[in-house]
Amino acid sequence: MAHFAKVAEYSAKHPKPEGIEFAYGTAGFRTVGDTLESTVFRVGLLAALRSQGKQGKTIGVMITASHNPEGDNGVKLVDPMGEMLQQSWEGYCTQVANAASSDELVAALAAVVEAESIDTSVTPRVVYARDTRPSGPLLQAALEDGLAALGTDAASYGVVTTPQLHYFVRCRNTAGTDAAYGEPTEAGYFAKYTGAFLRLVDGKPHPSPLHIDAANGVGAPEVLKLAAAAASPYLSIEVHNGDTVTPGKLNKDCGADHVKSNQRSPVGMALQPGSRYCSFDGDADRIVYYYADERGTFHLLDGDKISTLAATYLRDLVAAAGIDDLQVGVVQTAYANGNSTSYIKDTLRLPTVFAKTGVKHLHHEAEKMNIGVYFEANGHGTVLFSPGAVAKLRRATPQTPAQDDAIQRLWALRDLINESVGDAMSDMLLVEAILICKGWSLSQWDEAYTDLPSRLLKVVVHDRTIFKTTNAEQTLTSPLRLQEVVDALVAKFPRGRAFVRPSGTEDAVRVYAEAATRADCDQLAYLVAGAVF
Ligand code: 16G
Ligand code: ZN
Repeated sequence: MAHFAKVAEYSAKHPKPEGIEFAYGTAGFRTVGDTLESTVFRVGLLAALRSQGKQGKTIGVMITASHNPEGDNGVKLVDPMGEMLQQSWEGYCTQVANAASSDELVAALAAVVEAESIDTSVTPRVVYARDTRPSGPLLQAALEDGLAALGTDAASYGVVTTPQLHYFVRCRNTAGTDAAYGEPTEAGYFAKYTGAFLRLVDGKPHPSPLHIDAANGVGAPEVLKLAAAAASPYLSIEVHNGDTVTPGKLNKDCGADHVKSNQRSPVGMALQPGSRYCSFDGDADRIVYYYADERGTFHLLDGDKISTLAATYLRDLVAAAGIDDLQVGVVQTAYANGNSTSYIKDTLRLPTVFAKTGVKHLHHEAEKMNIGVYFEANGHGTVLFSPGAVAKLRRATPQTPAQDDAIQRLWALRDLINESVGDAMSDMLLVEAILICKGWSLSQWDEAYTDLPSRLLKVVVHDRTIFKTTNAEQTLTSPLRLQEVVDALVAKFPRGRAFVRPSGTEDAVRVYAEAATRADCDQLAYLVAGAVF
């Protein structure tokens, strides 16, 4: 095909390493950074085709491996509304990445064009960015070759956070429409989110500084720019672990994943009782909060706590606004702490559903709700306002000043939230705004419910593909009878719950357990892991 005339020439510069199979998984392609050059080049080709298949809408490409070690890297595609790549394309990505020769590569691309009836005369548009990883510049050059090979109208955003790139994509594709999302520039991003934040907190007492562990990643420079753009005592921050230059520091003993997994503070942060702390991950799409009590005990406020805080605040505002039939719902995964789920159902009396792990699954469930709050326990999440909810807000006619205030706050909240994807900076502003409005400390926020003790184990198995699940990954359907064994173990422990799922990002199986006491929970986790092994 004439359209692919330059592919072979460019592809020769980025040969596929032999003996490696690449797979587009939950978070795109992700593996050791040095092996990814051919894959990223090919993602450039795929991004161009995806854009042509969407009549020239802008597609995003992000080069990042998030919370993974510094030596890893990854790449993922962002669809026109800033959402994750449509699932049906994941298989194309895997096929194109694994083509063994340039002939096979061209054939794989031609197959995508054929299957999707793509008009290759359309000019493709792609924007891209990367995180701070040392392998980033080389991979970016490979991506640029892939884009050039198909004559793409391409633009780089340099080094920015993953959610910023999602935001830029959405802005570009909605510009000039009713759904215009904002200016597709860094300044536009900062202006949108800080503006909404300041509208919400106006007139309340100023908070004490927030200590941010930026995981020595791209979140460090970006959150400093955010605070500078706000230029307000309402956003007073101190950045720790902000070294994006020294090799080996990214995500090392710090960042949201480290804090959540180890349930302790990151390196370089000495917690003082009464102060507020949070951690971003390496590409700033996750956030968790934490504090130390008077005795110095560490307390984590994870994605479940952020979700319940946001859901409570939204529920109360909807009630105060006097808008009928506007339901707030919550989407969780099986990793959500059992006490958070009980709290949402029994105390908040809000509907809750479970989705499979991975942001795209939660996002799709949240789209079915009026106002859908979704968070993974690891701190990745956001809030979606459905078009119906927005229409109701628009039609709302306040009868009292209090109703008017609640409606204005709902609008400000909607602007404060990055609806395209979970975003550490936007979520941080959301939490801070709610805490300022309520006059709460982290320990007051933490009072809503107490987490059940939980334990997450990784079991390396010979073949994880034999592990198959249903019921939002809470029930195994294969290997045969393993679920019965798990059920029998769980039944022995008060408030016991456990599940086994194959990882979407690593060659391993994950075992999660919780129970009424720490000792029971650990015992249950190890018993289930033993049954898996
Ligand atoms: C990816 C997901 C994250 C999920 C994790 C689970 C996105 C953007 N990221 O990092 O949400 O929690 O995978 O990993 O969807 P696992 O399947 O290895 O347990
Ligand atoms: Zn991340």
